[in-house]
Amino acid sequence: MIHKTLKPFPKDFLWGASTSAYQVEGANLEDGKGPSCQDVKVVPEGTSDLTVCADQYHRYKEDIALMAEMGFKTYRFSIAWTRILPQGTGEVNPKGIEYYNNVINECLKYGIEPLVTMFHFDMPAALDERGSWGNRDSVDWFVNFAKVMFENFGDRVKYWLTINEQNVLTLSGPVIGTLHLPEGCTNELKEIYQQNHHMLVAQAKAMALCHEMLPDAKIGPAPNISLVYPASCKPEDVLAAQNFNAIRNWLYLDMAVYGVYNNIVWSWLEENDATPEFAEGDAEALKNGHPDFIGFNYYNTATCEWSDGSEDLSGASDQQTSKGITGMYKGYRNTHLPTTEFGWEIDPMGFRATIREMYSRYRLPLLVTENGLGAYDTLTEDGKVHDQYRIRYYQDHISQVRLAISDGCEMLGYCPWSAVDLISTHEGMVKRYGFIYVDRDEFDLKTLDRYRKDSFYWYKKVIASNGEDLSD
Ligand code: BGP
Repeated sequence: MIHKTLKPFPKDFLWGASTSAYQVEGANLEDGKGPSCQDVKVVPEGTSDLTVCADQYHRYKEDIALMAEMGFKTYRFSIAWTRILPQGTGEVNPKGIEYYNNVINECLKYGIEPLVTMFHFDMPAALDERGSWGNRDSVDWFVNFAKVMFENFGDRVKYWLTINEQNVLTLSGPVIGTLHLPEGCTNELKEIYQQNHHMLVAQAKAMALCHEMLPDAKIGPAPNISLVYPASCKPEDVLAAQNFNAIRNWLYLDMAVYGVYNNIVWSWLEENDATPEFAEGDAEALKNGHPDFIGFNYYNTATCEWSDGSEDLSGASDQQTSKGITGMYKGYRNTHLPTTEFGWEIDPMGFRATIREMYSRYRLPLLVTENGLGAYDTLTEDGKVHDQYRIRYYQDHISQVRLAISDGCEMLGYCPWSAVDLISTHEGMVKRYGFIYVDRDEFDLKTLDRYRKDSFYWYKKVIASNGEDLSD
């Protein structure tokens, strides 16, 4: 639709940005924090470990002051499970509670709404040893952690996100460093979707508990959603795109919103003898979840074509460049899209298409919890970072959010990745995303001082004009 007039961003639109604890905080074993799976994993060769990161644990005041200077209305951060419960269950660590109280209060001091992710890729190592999400008890572990958070922070935190990118954990666990397969596992698919089922139940129970304990709070999931295009208008390719959309996107949202398994995914699991086991009460718990909004991360779309079942697509696990699943879909390189320096496709229009599709399927307010450009940034001698490429990326993407709003989609806010430079999931410190530059290299920690990038000043202007002024 080509609009004659564009609707404005809502007046209380939540402009902000995101981070996650294990990528930004550092101090990974300080003040009683226990190790998470991220602290014990072998990091990819040539990339930094996660002991110091951007050192936000010691510099949160400075970071939040800079966010306030940009005019943030919200800051999305995650709470490290092992800072609160070092062993995942059992004793609460008072220092961990104190730290997040400080962060929350610091945000509120500036009128910044804390937007808390409850789980961002950092399963306590002690629980990892007990089988992680593969253990049925993981549902109770997570609900207990949720309860501790609601009790301690619920008087001030009004917006909660359950599990960051559960779909990426399921589809690309090895890339994130989180996949846990028991020894002797003979049906990997069944095991993975059993873990996924536990996460879905845990999420539903946490949402219900939130509503019970904090009637004024809002809670939602935060999957990575991006529309899958068919490679052509061949009906076979359209069916393939429906398959991949179901596996990549709708499984997670159909369950979060309607409490049912997506039928295409369920049939596929049935055929592979991989349907998850339901424990008593699961079906009911899944029905009782009810998110208030949908948080979602968007980086790029995917494209695929028909797989006739004869190809060997095994070993495909990276959802960004997915090779496909035999008999379901085959990955296809979309030649209409440019890529980032790290090979990720860039598709602003796909952002609008994704928002439209999601809104028409679920009719819940949408909150962008990630979107952004990973790039090599350079600090000049006079302390500047000229990241025009990032400004361009945001201009293109925020314009599409505005168009989606004009299409009638209800949007709550926009929190790109990331507020501050931090360590990437698997490509180290050199892949920077922040509005705020952190002076450190992959292995040389340097001063860890903060510098405002050009995009910092630009975003400040965008927020001040409530998205009206996107010019350079
Ligand atoms: C998302 C994760 C983030 C973040 C981001 C960028 O998948 O939720 O934790 O890291 O992607 O990805 P990467 O760091 O791999 O560039």
